[in-house]
Amino acid sequence: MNEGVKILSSKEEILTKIREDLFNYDAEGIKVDVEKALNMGLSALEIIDVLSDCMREIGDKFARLELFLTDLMMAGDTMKVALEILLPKIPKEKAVSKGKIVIGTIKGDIHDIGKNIVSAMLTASGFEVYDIGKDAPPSKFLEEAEKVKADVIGASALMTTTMPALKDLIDYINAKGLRSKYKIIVGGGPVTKEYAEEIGADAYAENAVEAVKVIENLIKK
Ligand code: B12
Repeated sequence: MNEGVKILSSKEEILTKIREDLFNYDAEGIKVDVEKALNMGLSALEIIDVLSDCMREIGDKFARLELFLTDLMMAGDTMKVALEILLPKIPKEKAVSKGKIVIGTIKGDIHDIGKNIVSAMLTASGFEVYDIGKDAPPSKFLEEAEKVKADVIGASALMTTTMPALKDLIDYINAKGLRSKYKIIVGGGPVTKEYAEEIGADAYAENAVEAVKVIENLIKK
């Protein structure tokens, strides 16, 4: 086997191993294998991509009743262990602050893995990020935005049942007469560009990499 093919296959092997670790909820194994993959030259972002696909697969299995809630919990915990290693490894841009963004997961929703990836990508790209956590009511988004003089508010919803809370957030900011002060971007699994437009958000992004680009453009406007 020539050297190039060998490297490629060992990279594929380690990614396969990492997928297996996540599917087996093997937190110790994933720690070791993620470190190994980074040492082999794989980028944090490509590993995060693979893990994110696995999480979606796990969610689909849960929807088909092939997995239980405890599986989601263990998968989430294993993913978080991997992200603890990976998120600080996202290459950082040396830039003066590109802008301030307040981000959180919307009220009623405790899914925060995707939102945390978006936060980390924005931070690495030179934004000042104020993460208000999960299950955050509209008042918390606005209070933080007013406090830090934010440019952008970002809200995440992972369930069809919590998507309407994104509209509640926009309605709340509107009702306070402060809508024109902030650009609002929404995202998360079930959210679409069309839904974002329908509820009066300024922008939508499908993933963390896209979120950085979209927010950069949003701030320039
Ligand atoms: C892990 C998980 C959990 C974990 C969450 C752990 C945690 N700390 O986050 C736990 C076990 C707690 C959990 C609980 C529940 N879950 Co759950 N969960 C998942 C699962 C499998 C993975 C989510 C995830 O981490 N994905 C990986 C990340 C990387 O992807 P992401 O979140 O989509 O984020 C990316 C983009 O969406 C985007 N993005 C995300 N946020 C934002 C924000 C902005 C501003 C922007 C621009 C972009 C952006 O960028 C991110 C990075 O690229 C999903 C399956 C799925 N398809 O999403 C189900 C899923 C979301 N859960 C579901 C359900 C039903 C539940 C429960 C109700 C189960 C129950 N019976 O109790 C509870 C809800 C609790 C609550 N009130 O919130 C359903 C929701 C169905 C629906 N109605 O829409 C799903 C879709 C599973 C399914 N197919 O049935 N869950």
